[in-house]
Amino acid sequence: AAEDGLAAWLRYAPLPGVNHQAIPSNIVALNTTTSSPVYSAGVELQKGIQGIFGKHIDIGYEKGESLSTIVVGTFGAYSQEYNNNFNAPDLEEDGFWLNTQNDTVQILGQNERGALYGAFEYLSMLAQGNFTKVAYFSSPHAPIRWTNEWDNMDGSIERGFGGPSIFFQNGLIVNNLTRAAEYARLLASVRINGAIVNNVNANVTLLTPQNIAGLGRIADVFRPYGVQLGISLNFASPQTLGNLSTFDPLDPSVIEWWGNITDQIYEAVPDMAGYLVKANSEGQPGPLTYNRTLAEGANLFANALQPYGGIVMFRAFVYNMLNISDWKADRANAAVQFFKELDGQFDDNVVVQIKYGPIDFQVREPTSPLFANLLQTNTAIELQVTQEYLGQQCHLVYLAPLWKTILDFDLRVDNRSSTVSNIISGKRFNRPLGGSAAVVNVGTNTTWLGSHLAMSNLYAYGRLAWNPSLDSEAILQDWIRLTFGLDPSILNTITQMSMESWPAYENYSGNLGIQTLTDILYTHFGPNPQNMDNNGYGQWTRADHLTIGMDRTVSNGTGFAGQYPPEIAAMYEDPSTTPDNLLLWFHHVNYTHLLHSGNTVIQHFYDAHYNGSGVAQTFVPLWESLKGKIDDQRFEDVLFRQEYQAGHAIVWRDAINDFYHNLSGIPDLGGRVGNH
Ligand code: GCW
Repeated sequence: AAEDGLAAWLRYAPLPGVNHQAIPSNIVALNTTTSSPVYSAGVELQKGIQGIFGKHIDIGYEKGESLSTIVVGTFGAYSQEYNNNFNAPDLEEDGFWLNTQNDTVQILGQNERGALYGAFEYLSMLAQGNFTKVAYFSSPHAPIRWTNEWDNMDGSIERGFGGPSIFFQNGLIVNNLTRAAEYARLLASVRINGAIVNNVNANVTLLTPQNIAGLGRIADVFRPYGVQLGISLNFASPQTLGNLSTFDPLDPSVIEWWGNITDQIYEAVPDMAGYLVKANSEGQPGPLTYNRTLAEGANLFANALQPYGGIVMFRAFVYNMLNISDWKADRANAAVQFFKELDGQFDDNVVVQIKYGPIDFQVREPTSPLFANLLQTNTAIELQVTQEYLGQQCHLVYLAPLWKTILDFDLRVDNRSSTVSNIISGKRFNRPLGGSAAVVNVGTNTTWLGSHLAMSNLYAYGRLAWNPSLDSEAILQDWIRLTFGLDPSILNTITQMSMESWPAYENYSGNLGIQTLTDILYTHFGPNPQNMDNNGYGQWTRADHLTIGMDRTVSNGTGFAGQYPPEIAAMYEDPSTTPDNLLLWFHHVNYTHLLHSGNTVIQHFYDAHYNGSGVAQTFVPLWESLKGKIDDQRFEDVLFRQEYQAGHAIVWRDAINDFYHNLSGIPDLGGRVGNH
């Protein structure tokens, strides 16, 4: 039902046949301020236990007589109230302690947000029927765990597939922020602590006094969940909104203008997280207009935010349009070219936000080499929950396994272990800040993202941001149990579908590192291999009748492979050591080139497209096997999507196979292509 969609993984559905004797009979929440995450934790525990066990328990706000209690609060408040000097020396900010071993369940946070996270952890265990006695500390891997929403002021959402904005309408902040509050609750439950609410292609009208007041209202509904609000800025605002003659970041009037605006925002939002800036990218204004560096542009905001403890997330997604007639031209080179020389010039509260791959959220990309080129700069990874190039929520694609290929990737900086996850946490290069951001783009749709199954990606994003060493399948299964219940056939079926979904999508949309062969000029949806070349965006395949792939070697190509540290560069420089799944990313080869698998490139194309689309066909009967085990509305919604995907996967298969069959003239050994 619609409520199930909205509640997502926080349904607190009844656990049949469970005796709730062991559940404590009251809650002590050590803060009475309704905007406190500790207060929210109390309410959430009460609601969850009511839902799961049908048991009403009261909330008190100070130590009581009963030992059968769940006590939730900060370590500081607990020590005071219980006269007990228990503290947690090693907990990071937002971390918590959960102890269910005694009659009194302790949920203690390093801060108030941590206490709320601990409460959600406990409820997640109970909702999954897990009554193990536990006692442990949990700390985040990195301090920045944010979402980016690409919501426009008119209420539309760039690359959003879940309906219009929950924040904006007609140029203003919406009056009713119920959905914004519900969203913050979902985010908090997976320990996301910040959300940028407007599009990186930012509209200056966000900064009018009326809208700044509106931002204050959004922050008010976020605050009880420990989610800090942040905003995207338009670099030219001092000129377009402020009527100054310039937006030069070193001009005193511009500096003053941003200082004033920042003061005004902090008056409305005293705990604002910070700013996100897309500058000199895809037509957006930026410091380069005035021959100032990107670092000077970023530091302009860093200075304004510094007194308030705010952070500037400065996007590395900067590139110029390119001409394909230049063999050495390569969009993938751009980020390192723009940013490497600026290493060490960014202020300490600037974080360079880097898309996971060097191009743009493709189905398979090598890890962005920029992570290995900024040793004196804070960095964060940018992921996409919204499936821009990956089927736009009409295709099931569980993304955690893709993200893990990047987070776990060892860049071998200075020939030493240098995983992306340890770089973005700040650990590898001893940086004070870092973390992750994911473009989410939820909308007013009662499924949030437009598809029930797509919510596994939002859930997994939060879990991995907290702990990137978690297993993708284990995360998925927590989500399945919380979203659809404990029936093992549901668990097995959705696990199978989800775990097979990314490989399947890669197989029928863009294999061997050729990128997602989707329409690049307009929709980013559906097959369109013919416009992958000759576009100015530099998302190229360089396919002709004999050969395919981008030569990114140092020896003969664009030199991109050389942006990696030596061990990785050497691996990618040579086709014999490049993994098959990235062959065409790094090398320009004949269609008859033999892969490690023993297949030729072209035969791999044909086979992969049949295999991948074949897997998508199986999702329909797999899902149908759950009829009657899932409420009708969610069952039918998902069935509709799976039938669509099954059909569209065949469109993909035939479009791609026919295209390369026509181009190469090489027959399919299986006799399928061209004969359907
Ligand atoms: O992936 C591309 C998208 C744009 C987006 C841009 C970016 C918000 O097609 O819609 O703009 O990247 O990340 O800035």
